[in-house]
Amino acid sequence: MSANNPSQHEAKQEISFNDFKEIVLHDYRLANESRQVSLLGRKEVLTGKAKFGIFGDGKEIAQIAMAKVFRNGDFRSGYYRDQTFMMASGLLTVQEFFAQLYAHPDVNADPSSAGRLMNGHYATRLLDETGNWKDLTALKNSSGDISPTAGQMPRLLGLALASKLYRSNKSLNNDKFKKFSVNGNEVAFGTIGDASTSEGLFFEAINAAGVLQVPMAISVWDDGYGISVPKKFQTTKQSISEALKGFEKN
Ligand SMILES: Cc1ncc(C[n+]2csc(CCOP(=O)(O)OP(=O)(O)O)c2C)c(N)n1
Repeated sequence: MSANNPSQHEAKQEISFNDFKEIVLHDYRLANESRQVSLLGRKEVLTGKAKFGIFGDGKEIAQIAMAKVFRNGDFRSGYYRDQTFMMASGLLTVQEFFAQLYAHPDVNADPSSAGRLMNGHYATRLLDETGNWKDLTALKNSSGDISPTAGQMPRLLGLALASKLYRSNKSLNNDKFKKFSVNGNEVAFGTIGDASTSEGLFFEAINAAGVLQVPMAISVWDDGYGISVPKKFQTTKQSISEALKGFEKN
């Protein structure tokens, strides 16, 4: 395990006490930094220095945990609460976070979109400076967030389905596609807020994933509210986990 990058450790690898301590401290520092980013960013919005802002406070630990199993070649299709996941995956710095908050128009300052996307909308760059595909199998990847809630779900399904097709269709395992997949081993990671699970796109994607049996991991950041509406007004059984139990694999 590399001490500089503790999140890269393999689950089954023996970890010494000192390495373990370093991982815990690293994660605590990251969670704390991300929380401070949220608090400071909100102040910037409320005092009129940034036009709008959406932040990921309260979701830090779950996102650090998720980042530990997010590997090179995998894809994220998520939403605006994912700053800690992006940071833990090495895809976002504090400086870049604030650059996007102020809609910095330079792509070097805001690699997600050079100020074009809404705040808190993340993305990684799939093309190099010359317009050619990067080797996505060697990178952690994020598709670009879009603003309609649950709009990330069909794309999440598509990314997962792509892995299944790469697995089952051996004719795709050739030089032409080698920058996109290694035998379809890539997993599509999705995130969504609990209120957004009321959208039709969510249920369509979850149902299709169950039918297609694709490599898709979805986290619902279930904080009980969609803006000001509590989940008793929008989620069956007031729990998306309870409501989805019927989708479990036999
Ligand atoms: C289709 C659509 N409807 C409404 C909105 C406005 N909107 C933005 S965030 C949000 C609430 C989302 O709540 P939730 O999914 O629980 O996510 P949270 O922000 O609480 O993590 C709404 C209604 C939108 N962006 N898209």
